[in-house]
Amino acid sequence: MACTRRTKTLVSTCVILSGMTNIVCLLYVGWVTNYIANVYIKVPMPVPEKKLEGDKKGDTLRIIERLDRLENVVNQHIQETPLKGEDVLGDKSFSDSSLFAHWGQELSADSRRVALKMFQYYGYNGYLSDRLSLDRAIPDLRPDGCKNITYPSNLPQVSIVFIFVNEALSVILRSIHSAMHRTPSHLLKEIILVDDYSDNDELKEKLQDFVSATNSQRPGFIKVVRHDKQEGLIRSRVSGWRAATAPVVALFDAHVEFNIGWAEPVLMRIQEDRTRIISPSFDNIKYDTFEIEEYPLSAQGFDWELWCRYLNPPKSWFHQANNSAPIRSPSLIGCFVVDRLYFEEIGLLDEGMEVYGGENVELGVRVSNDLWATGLSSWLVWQCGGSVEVLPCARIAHIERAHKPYTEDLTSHVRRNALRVAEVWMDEFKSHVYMAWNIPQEDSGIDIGDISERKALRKRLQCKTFRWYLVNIYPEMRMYTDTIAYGVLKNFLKSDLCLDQGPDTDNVPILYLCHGMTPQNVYYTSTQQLHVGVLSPTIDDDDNKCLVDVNSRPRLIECSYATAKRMKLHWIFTQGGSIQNRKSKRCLELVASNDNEFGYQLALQKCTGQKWSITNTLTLVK
Ligand SMILES: *[C@@H]1O[C@H](CO)[C@@H](O)[C@H](O)[C@H]1NC(C)=O
Ligand SMILES: *[C@@H]1O[C@H](CO)[C@@H](O)[C@H](O)[C@H]1NC(C)=O
Ligand SMILES: [Mn+2]
Repeated sequence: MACTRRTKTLVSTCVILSGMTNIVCLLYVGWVTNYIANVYIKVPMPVPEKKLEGDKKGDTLRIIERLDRLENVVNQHIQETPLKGEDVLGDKSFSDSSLFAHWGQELSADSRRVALKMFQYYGYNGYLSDRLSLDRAIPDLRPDGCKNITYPSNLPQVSIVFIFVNEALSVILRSIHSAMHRTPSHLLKEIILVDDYSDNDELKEKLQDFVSATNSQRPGFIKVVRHDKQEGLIRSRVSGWRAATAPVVALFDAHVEFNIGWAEPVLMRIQEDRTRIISPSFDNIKYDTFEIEEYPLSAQGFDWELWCRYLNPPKSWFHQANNSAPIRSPSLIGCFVVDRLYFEEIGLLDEGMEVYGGENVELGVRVSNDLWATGLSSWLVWQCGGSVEVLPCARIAHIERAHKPYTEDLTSHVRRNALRVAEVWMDEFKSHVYMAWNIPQEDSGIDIGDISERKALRKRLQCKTFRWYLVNIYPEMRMYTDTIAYGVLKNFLKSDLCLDQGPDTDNVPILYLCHGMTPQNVYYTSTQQLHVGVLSPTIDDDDNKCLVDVNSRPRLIECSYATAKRMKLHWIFTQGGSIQNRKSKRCLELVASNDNEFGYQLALQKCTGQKWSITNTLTLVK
């Protein structure tokens, strides 16, 4: 699971651009730096007579702050990217790697070298993990109310499945140890390890030795399933599920530590109703120090690109004023517990989904263990009569790796899987997924494979519509049924330049070479608003940015704020025509500018008849 939390603007530009490689991002940010240095600092813009409300600092100060922040972000990305080929590390990258920010300063240079290599390979501090007890204690982070609940004595047994590729042995063993020690032994029927074709030697003999030693005491307790080629996350889970024999199956990553008392609440909820799919609450194991960090209680959901994310618990949960009560959740982010047979009935796993890349298994793709391809279609549970909840009393700590798997390769898999899900389950709202990814609905050129079986499943289970799901289960999700055009916005005068939100911390739109990624997303609505940048997923996220005429300058302002303040945010536009503000009558146009390296900049002026186009148009959903 690599899910976004609701930390707002601190999410860096590079991370927001989930499709952007580090290099592109670097160029982009580098260019922005340059641009600002040239345009804003050397040739300061005239100070507008009237500043926007809430804008207390000087422009220059804000720009410098912003540059600092972007620079940090870029540096971090460069350091955490695993190096290709042989080790070319100078001493500098030692001291700079975030691995050593809170850990390991006292190690010898040789140890640091080893630790850094392991860190780059695993995305967490494997060197430290090898030196920590497999049975270490972790803090009991359950809400107080949990400690006092009594559970039935006849709970069903569970099989715990761990899947992995090239995970550090000590991390896998700690997952197993904590499962064995923190699950009552009469409830834990077996542990199933699914090795999705690791090439790491450690995971062969040494792991087998551990399994044999354990099984000599408890015959058949640990089962190992080894794939002889890489099958991916989904099929690994299926392999684990097939090998399981207990009435309940828990599907987990192999880099977790179970907290005390996790199993009883989960098994009780499933015993009460076998159509409940349960996720524990996750805490974080810090990738560098392996300290446990408490995470706030959350539900689990997704954005319109269908990346997973943590959500605030629903209002109804807060109204109960009981923080040990189950949290109803729109979907799952990937690790969960389910009735073994119900899981099959509901066909939760779409084996047509792909997660790993081909032969070329880079770190980013190996980390895709962390991806939520299983969670990806988990709302079908709701649509088809089941339910999903997160339990505050069941807590599991999970390593969030330092390297997030935003490689191009991975993104294309996620996009393909998202489109499969959209086509099968989302009815008219599938348009939102295409919009968020900024690809045309017809002839997208993306092969999503055969979805007829999934469609048949939906029919067989007589599942409800996606609209029902949004209205009743995921009301926090924003709907965009009034969008009539989306894509990038280009002026006929210079068609290699696109409107771009620019750095995400200010409100000045810019022109930039077209790359078609998130900062250049444009959405034009039937209410004549022009949204620029990421399609805001839920009502708890920042609102979309609207293009606004502010004192004859183009600015990007949160749409709800601009609406409330009656700003000039309505634009008359038809494909291939001008973009004219309804109130000020000024047009968005390009003007030649020597200060700008592309020769043009944006302006609001008396209309001269310049023409614009947005890539895709939509017919309105009724
Ligand atoms: C439940 O917790 C309270 C304190 O919060 C304690 O006084 C009481 O003895 C506990 N009850 C049980 C059954 O453990
Ligand atoms: C709070 O929720 C827990 C778990 O569902 C339940 O056992 C407990 O009775 C609830 N407490 C109150 C005061 O309702
Ligand atoms: Mn994980």
